[in-house]
Amino acid sequence: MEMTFRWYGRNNDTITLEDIKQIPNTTGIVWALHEKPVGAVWEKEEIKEEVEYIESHGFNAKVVESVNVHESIKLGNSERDELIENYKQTIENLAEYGVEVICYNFMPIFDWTRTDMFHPLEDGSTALYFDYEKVKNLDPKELIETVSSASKNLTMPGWEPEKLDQISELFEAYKDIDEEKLWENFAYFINAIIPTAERCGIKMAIHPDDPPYSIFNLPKIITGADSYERMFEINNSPNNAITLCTGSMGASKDNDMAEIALKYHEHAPFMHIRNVRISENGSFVETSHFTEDGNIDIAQIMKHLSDADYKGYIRPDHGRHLWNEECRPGYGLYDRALGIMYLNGLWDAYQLEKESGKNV
Ligand code: DNO
Repeated sequence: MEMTFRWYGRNNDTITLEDIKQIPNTTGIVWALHEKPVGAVWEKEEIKEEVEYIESHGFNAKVVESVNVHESIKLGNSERDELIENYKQTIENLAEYGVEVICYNFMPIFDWTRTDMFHPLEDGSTALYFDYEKVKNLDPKELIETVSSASKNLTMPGWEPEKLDQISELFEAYKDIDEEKLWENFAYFINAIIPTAERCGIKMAIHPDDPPYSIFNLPKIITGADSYERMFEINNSPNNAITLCTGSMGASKDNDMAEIALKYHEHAPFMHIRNVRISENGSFVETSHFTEDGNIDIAQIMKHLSDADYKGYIRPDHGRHLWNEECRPGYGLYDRALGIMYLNGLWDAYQLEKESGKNV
């Protein structure tokens, strides 16, 4: 495995590459051109500048997260062909600068959704929280009003602030899109871009829906093992790949993430590994990466990956907010660094166990 760290760039992150350099065994930066409007081509010059900056700090820049997919592609609107051409051009441009994996998602309107960014945990830290009851009972009109009146500074990963202005229209447009229709639009997109990805040697790694079930009456399609079967049926190219995210897909108790990691790691050039604690009513909170702190068997997942000599990229995922750190919600330095050391430790122990042929 190759350990990586997600970084939001010089203008959008409180963390510097010098900080990340001090985390042991972290060789890659997961990056994106966060200021690009969704749908626009990522130009070579812009890519070159960012890749060179990352590489000048001794990191590789082989994983991009995300090149977001325009809503018109997900909705199957008439502009989709033009937007798909732009997407293909971005794939080609990224390949020219050595990118190997592009993480993206196909979630309608919202990327990951939480109800509280700073939920207090028993240990005194705060973490991202999803209150299932609250979401279930939220009237879409109330949601639209809340989102529309939110500050323009609402910059969440994967959330394009310009969507604030279009939120009512977007909800209106999705009224005609059920799961089947979304699968159809996904198939259209995938079949159009995969030949380019194959030619350029880029793995298109789809991120699961988060949470992995429908909320606000919006359709969700990448929700569990069945979804993977269906997406490989649609296009069985090795370039049609997945970002295996244990915390996102694992937020549903129906998904056994250790089993899913065992079964699908070969399709996953990139993984997000983190833990989550799920309550009886379906609400969940993001905990430390430590196995016993949540419902995801992180130790077993790392064991499967070690047994398989997993060669892909891994990153710790969201962390708690510790020691008064001020950072992007879920994307602080400290807890993600702790997460990395836990994953490194598990990996080393299992590798040693294999080499010595006995249990450690
Ligand atoms: C959350 C992330 C997601 C992810 C996108 C991929 O922190 O894992 O926002 O980047 O869904 O497109």
